[in-house]
Amino acid sequence: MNKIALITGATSGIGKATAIELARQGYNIIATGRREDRLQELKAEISAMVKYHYLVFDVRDKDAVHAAITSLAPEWKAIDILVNNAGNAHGLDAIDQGKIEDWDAMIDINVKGLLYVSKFIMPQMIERKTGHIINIGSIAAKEVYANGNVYCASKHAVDAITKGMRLDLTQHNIRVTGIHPGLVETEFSLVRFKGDEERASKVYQGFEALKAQDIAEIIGFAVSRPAHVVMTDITVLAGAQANSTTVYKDK
Ligand code: NDP
Ligand code: 8X3
Repeated sequence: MNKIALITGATSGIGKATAIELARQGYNIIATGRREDRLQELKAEISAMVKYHYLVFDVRDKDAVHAAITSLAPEWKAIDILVNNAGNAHGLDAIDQGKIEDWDAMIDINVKGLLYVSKFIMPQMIERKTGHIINIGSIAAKEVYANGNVYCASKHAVDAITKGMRLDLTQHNIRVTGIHPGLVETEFSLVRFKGDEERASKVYQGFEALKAQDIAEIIGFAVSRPAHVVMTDITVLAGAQANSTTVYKDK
C-alpha cells in the first residue's frame, strides 16, 4: 500500500511543487490550502500518478483544522509524512511602523497554524510508531534582517518548535526535519507586498533565485532517506546569495 503525505499550502509555490514531487515518489497525496479551485486543478496532475485527496481549511482556524483532519476516511488517516509548509510574510516594515493585522497573520499562520495541524496528526503517528514531519522554516529562522522583525520571529519559532518536536517525538520513531530556504521565486513576495507585482518581481531580478522545485527535491531527498537516517536541519540559499540580505545581483 502506498504511504500518505499531507502537504499544507499546496495551492502554490513550494507546497504545490512538493505535492507533485512526493506523488512522483509514490506517496498518495493530501493537499491542503484555502483556494479550492487550485486544489481541484492539482487533482488532474497528481491523480494520474497516485491517489489524491484535498482538504480546504484556513490553518488559523483550529476548529476547521480539527474538523478537516477528523473528516478523513479510514484509508487516508494513516499519514506518514506531514509537510508543514503553509505560511507567508505580511509586510516589510520597521517595527514601529508594523501593522497589527500583519503581525497577527504571521504569528497565527506561521506558528499557531503549524501547531494546530501537527496537533491533530501527531497522535496517529505516535500510535503507529512511524512518521516524518517536515517544517518549512526560512533563512529568516536563522537570521534577523531589517524590517523582517515579526516574520523572522515567526520563523525562529518554527525552528524552535522543530527542535522541540525532535526532542519529544524521536522516542516514538518520528523523524523531524527543518528546511530553511533563502530566496525562492513563488507567490511569497506578492503576498508580502499585498499584490504589488512590480515590487514583488524586483526581489528576484538580477540573479537566479531558487525555484519551488529545488526545495521540493530537497524534501523528496529528506523523506527518502533510510529509516536510520534523519536530516535535521537544512539551510539552502540561491547561488548568488551569501546570507539573508547579501545577494550578488547583475549590475
Ligand atoms: P506561496 O505564497 O507561493 O505559498 C504559500 C502557501 O501557503 C499557499 O499554498 C497558501 O495557500 C498557503 N497559506 C497561506 N496562508 C494560509 C492559511 N491561512 N491557511 C492555509 N494555507 C495558507 O509561498 P511559498 O511557497 O514561498 O511559501 C511556502 C513556505 O515557504 C512558507 O512557510 C514561507 O514562509 C516559506 N519560505 C518561503 C521562501 C521564499 O522565498 N519564497 C523562503 C523561505 C521560506 P492558500 O492561499 O490557498 O491558503
Ligand atoms: C523567505 C525568505 O529572505 O524573505 O522566508 O526571509 S526571506
